[in-house]
Amino acid sequence: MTNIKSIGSRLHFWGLGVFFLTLKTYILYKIGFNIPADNYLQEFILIINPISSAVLLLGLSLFFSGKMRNVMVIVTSAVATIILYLNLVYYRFFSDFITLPVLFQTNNAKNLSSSVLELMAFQDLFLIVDLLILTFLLLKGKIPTVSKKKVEAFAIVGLAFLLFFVNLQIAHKERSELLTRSFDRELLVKNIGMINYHIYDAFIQSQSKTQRVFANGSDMEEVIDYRNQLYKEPDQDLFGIAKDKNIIVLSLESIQSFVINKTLDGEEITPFLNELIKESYYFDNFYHQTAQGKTSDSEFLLANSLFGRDSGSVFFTHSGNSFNALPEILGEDGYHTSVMHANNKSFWNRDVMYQSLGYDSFFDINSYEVNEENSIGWGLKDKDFFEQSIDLLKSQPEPYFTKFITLTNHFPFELGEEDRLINEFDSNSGTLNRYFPTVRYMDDAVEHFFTRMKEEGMYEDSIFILYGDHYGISENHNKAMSMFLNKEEITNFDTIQLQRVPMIVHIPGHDVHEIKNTVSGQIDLKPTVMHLLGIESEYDIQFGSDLFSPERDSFAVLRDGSFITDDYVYTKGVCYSKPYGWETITSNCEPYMDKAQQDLGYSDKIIYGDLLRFY
Ligand code: GP9
Ligand code: MN
Repeated sequence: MTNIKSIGSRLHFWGLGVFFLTLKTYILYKIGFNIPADNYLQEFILIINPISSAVLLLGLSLFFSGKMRNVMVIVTSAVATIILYLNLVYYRFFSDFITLPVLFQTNNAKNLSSSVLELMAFQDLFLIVDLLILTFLLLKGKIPTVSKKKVEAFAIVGLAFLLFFVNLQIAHKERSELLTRSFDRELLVKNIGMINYHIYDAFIQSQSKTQRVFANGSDMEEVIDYRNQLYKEPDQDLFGIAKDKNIIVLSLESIQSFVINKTLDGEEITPFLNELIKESYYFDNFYHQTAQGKTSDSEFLLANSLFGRDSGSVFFTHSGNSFNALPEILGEDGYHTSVMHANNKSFWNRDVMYQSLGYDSFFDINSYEVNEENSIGWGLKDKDFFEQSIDLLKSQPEPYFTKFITLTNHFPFELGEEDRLINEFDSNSGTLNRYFPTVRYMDDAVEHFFTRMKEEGMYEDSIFILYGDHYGISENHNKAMSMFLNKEEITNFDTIQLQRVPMIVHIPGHDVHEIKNTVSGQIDLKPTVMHLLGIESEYDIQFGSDLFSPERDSFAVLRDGSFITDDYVYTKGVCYSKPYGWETITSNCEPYMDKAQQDLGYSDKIIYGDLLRFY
């Protein structure tokens, strides 16, 4: 009895720390991350899932003795709090949880600073209340200092594992094969807890590194077989139409198709793009296929016709791979290839990755005159960016392939009064409200670019490819979005349809203009560009197909495994029929499920195994 009593008093302070951390995590799940619980079991799992990691983390402090032991309770608790908080800030932007590769992108941190302030809130201070209480108790000297008992420390660590095991068993009742099947991060956090999720993530990341070591040339044969089935013949009229012309690619930041041909308070949101579409090929069922790597993922898709990673950014984790990328192929065809983007060259690891992809030059922030007057939000304003880029374009040997990456229409969508051409929207989401004027501004900047190209006599010799890099408005703003779209609610079906981004191919002097409805995505850009230039792509390893090919399958798979066909949308395990988004029997979607999984699976296999080094 006395023994139990003495253990009790020895673990008194420690237990309080565990209690606080568990409670805090649960409150954060509910308020900060809005993790829903559909039934009592799920709610119960949410309450208990922080316990095992709290016991484990704070248990480490029991390996210390004397005063240090109590100090370490506070220190480990603070570390856990920092992890929670980083996730919270990240979640407010991406509606997602951090994965390890993203954490190591420290270079990005300083660039993100303008967004970060926007994402922090005064009430976040609640997160340190328990740390203050613990510190106060410790300083008041009421907490006994205890000597180290190794057995006790090990027992507690053992207890942590036991608790985790129990947690996992209960979670499996709710969701079987949680750790073995493909999953989404919210499900993981919901079932095994935030800290345990990070431990699991670390394990997965290290696994992907080992995959390269064990990959060999024969893995490639299977991939080639699959890829051969995918190849589609180009359209004979358009094959080679852009031969020897300059190729201008505009990566338009955060623009989604729902703004095209729409008005706000009677004003067009994208008047220039709306006009341009009438003189171009416009793809109105074109999807972004990016995940956490955002812009960089879209760049990867364009260059390789391979998918980025489902978590983290392939630009960071696999920049050392061998590729057979578009810039390199065009380089061999006599093109000078470049990127213009007024940001630090190391952001998203671009400087390193661009070399692997075979770009000849990268005009980064150092090529531009950037000052307070011509900057907003993330940096140089788009109009100034385009204006200053004209001379840079001219400095290049022809023919060139140049990609511009715009910046102004980036979260948090800041804009100076002088650049506001339309009103903000009026809803409960400041983000969505501000989005429209910045989209309008970007549209204006693109118009300015076209005008200048014409003035400089550079327009006629070029072809233009414009596409949205990824969504700008996350599901966090569904309520406001439903107001804008005049819908009762945004369903999972709507969410997928909102992943459409504009895609325009503008060929000066070409008099066929069409709206193309083929379901497609960024994965299709590379073969399309190659065929327009008259370069065969039959033997390239790629998972997209020429947008103009008469043979192409109307199909797009998103990075999370959702897919879209002419008639159906499949997402989160449910098959919907188009265009109204009615739930329909799964067997309607079944014929495409294998293709969706295989496209993603083989693409991942190539990247994780670095298989192109064998090709
Ligand atoms: C930054 C720009 C934006 O250089 O590409 O990146 P994003 O946050 O959209 O991925
Ligand atoms: Mn972007």
